[in-house]
Amino acid sequence: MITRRQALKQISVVAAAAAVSRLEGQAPPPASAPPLGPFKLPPLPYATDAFEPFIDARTMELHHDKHHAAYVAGLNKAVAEVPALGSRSVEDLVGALATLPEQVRTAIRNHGGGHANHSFFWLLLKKNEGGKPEGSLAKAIEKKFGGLPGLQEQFNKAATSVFGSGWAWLSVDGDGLRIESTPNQESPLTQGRVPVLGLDVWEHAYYLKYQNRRVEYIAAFWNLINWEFAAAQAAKAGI
Ligand code: MN3
Repeated sequence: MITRRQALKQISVVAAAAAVSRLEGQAPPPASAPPLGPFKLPPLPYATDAFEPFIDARTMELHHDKHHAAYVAGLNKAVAEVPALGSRSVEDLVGALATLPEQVRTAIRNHGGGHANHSFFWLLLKKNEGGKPEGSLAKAIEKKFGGLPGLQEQFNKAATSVFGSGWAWLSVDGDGLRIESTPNQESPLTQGRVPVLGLDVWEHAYYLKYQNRRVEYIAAFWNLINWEFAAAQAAKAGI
């Protein structure tokens, strides 16, 4: 129960804050504004049309501004229930899912995974003009898959085989490189693996341009891999 006196005090605090906002020339935030949280949508590090014709500008715009933004909002909503989690990185949270309070675990798997996966994906993409992996990542690919075509064949198969929404990955752990797929927004980080390549095969990632032709979208992906970024990821896991 709040007393009338407390209520009046609360009202006067709100009124004073609104008055300050007016004095500073800013509108007070609308009551319906979503709560701001510790996690932010990172800006795309390139223009939305940077990957035409492989990924169209409208898809990039919606994918980042709407879909990724929704995962960030969902993650902030979840950590509002357990504020101590807000000081940790999203990768840390997704990597430690099993240790998180059960009340937020599913939300962090979905929304934290969505935020981590998309943040990774934007950094992975770059028009590579036919570029190929180099250095120790190239050697590891050679050893495990017999070369880039072998990697592509297995990765494409994994990406094509995702039933419904999910991701295909090249990831690395103590046993070296592996191809895997995850459903929904699950991340290799949850299994203790470091993502090196990741492809979003949710329909929202390709449907405007490719409709049901996921195979064409997967083929286009190989033109958009920033191999330096991938190599830096692999190096984190000792490759
Ligand atoms: Mn997506």
